[in-house]
Order: sequence, then structure tokens, then C-alpha cells
Amino acid sequence: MKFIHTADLHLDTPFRGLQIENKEILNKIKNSTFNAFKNIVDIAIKQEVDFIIIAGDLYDSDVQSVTAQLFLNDQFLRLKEKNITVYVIFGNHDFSNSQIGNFEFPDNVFIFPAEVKSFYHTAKDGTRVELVGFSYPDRWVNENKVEQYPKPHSDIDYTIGILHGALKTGHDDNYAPFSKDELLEKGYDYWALGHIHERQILNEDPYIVYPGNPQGRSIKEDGSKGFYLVETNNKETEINFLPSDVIEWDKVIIDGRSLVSMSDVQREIDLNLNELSKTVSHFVSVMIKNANNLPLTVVKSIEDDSFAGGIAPKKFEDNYNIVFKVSVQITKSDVFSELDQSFWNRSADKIFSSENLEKEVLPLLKNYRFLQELVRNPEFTSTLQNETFELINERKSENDQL
Ligand SMILES: [Mn+2]
Repeated sequence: MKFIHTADLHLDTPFRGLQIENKEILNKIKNSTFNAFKNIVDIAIKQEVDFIIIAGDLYDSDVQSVTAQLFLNDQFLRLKEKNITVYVIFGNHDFSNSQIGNFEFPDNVFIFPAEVKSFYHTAKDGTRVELVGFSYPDRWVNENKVEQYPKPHSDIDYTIGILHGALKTGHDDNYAPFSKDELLEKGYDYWALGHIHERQILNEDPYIVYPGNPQGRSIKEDGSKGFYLVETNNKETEINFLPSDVIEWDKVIIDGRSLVSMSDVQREIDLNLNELSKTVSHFVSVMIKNANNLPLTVVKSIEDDSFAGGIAPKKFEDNYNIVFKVSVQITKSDVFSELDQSFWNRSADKIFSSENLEKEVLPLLKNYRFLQELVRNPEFTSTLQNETFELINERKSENDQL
């Protein structure tokens, strides 16, 4: 049996606040969530899958545009022509109560109601599948829904749990909170999760999978985005990540130690852009680390954004590489604000005091006498302290700038 697991399409994401004037590029962004799903449907047809699971957040907004509804309808019809079924749950962005009166989907599309329910499917190879899930009736679902998922039935070969939700944290658990153990206890063969936009495999046997969203929508959703193609043979399950995005958001980090001029910076950025794949467009945020040898005037003009604005988008075939942000990081002590600095000084005095090292660190090293000796050496601990400081500095500027 073969199926596709995707989630979080977020169709019709508005992409507000992007300062891009080129109409062609702007259209490419606006259409990206649609075209990513179209790519998935293309692959579903080519791979002759049995069905597609969409684990919530098909729409970005609780007000669904006609465009998005008609688009989905068209894509579902393409699947219907090929006898491919679609199983859909709605999530916190497109909860069912926001969809009353919307267009009805074709009859190859099965939508889970607000209460936990099963649909049954016999795959082309004869595998009898039970798919269990529910849709969000409203924006928030605080109760534990997994409790209501049934035990696997004996006349079923393969059970799939579909769930739009987040791991329980103990606070603000508004998205059908669950624990990994609760899912494992069910004894299902596959958990098709949605809600978290970053791809994650929570467990391998059985698979518990967040496929991530099929199209990144900002630099926070960086890297290649796609979905999982799942193939099963009896109880054996194999999963393959396939990209579907048309624009990839990327963080490019350049070591700036050898850069001393604008031309150096430009050349280094070009080199890095050339290494990106040519199959999708790339929207890139560049960070130049350790730019200590760049003249301050150069740093200033890069930071006021004129640099990114000045780099022309590079077109190759139908795709673009666009640098939308360049930031510079200088490694020196005054990266810390005064407050941070005094906090650091106080903490460092406490942590790296010989008293504290004796008490906290030495017991950990009881089997390593040579390390114990190092820790007792004040020269070494002061180096350690400096390096820790630099590391914190680096992390801090990364957070500030990306
Ligand atoms: Mn989502």
C-alpha cells in the first residue's frame, strides 16, 4: 500500500509585509502555497498512491477565500479521476465552525467530524486500513482526544491515527495535547500528525510523524519543505521525505574573518548563492559572522539594508535567488548590553570560582585525573571562561540577527 501524509498547507497565506516590487516574483510567492500542494497531487498521481492524508490547516485563515476553495476542489477532482481518496481533518486554522456553507468537496474526499471517528479503506493490494481522526470544531481543543481513539480492530491490517496537535507541555496546551507514550499505547501502525511546521519524526517503530508544511512561508520556516510518501508491506512501513516547495527560505552563514571590503562581501555572497540548488527559488537571509575586519563604514551601510536591496535577484530558468536580508556580526565584548554584561560577570564569577569548580565539576571527572588537573589550573579555567563568553556572544548575535 502507498499513501501520502501531508499537513499544514496554509493555502492563501497572505505574505504581508514583504518588500518586493518585482511582480513576477511577488506572484510566485503568493502562489507558492497553492503550487506546493499541486506538486503533491502531481506526485500522488504519478506514484499511484491509494490515498492522501491531510492532517489539518488546509487553509491559513478562518475566512476561506473562494480562490482557495475552488483550487482545492480542482485538485481533489484531479485525484478523483485517478481513484485516489483524500482523508482530511481540520485544524486550529481552519476549524470546522469556520467552514459552514463552504463549497462541498467531491465524493473521494472524506472529512472527519468533531468527534473521533473511523473511516475504512481497502487498498489496491488488499490491505484493510482503518483511519482514525477528528476535526477541530473551534480554534482550541484543550481536552485529551487520544483517549477517545479506539484500540485497533482485529479484522483490520493497518491502523492510522490522524491528529492535529502538540506534545503536552503542562501550560497553554490548546492544541489537542498528547504524549508520545499515549500514542504508542494505542498500538497503531502509523501516526499522521499535523500542526508543527517543522518536520519531525517522534518515533520510528511505529512511525509518529510531523511532515512539516509543504511550503515555507517565512525565514522562520527555512530549509527544504515537503511531505512523506509512505509505503507499507503488511506491518512494515517505509517513509520517504519528498520536497514540494517552490520557494525555499534559507539562512546562509558566511565566515567573515577574511572580508575587508564591500567587494569581498559581494563575492562571498555570490559564491554561497551559487551553491544553492537550482530546482526551486531561494529567499535568502545572509549573516556574516566574525566580520571583525570589515571597516565600520562598510558594516553600517550593510546593516541599513541597502546592501540586500542592491543585490539583483538572480534568475535561472523559472526560479530566482533573492537575498532579502544581510546582517553582520562582530565578535567583541561590547555586543553585550551593560545589563547583560554585569549579569554575565556576576554569573561567571560564581560559576568559574575555584570553590564551585571543586564542588560541581571535579566529582564529574573522578575517573579522569588529567582533566581534574586541568580544572585546578587557573590558566585553563580563565581560558574556559573566555571561550564560554565568546560562545554566548555568538549565539546571542545569531538570535538577534536572524
Ligand atoms: Mn498549521
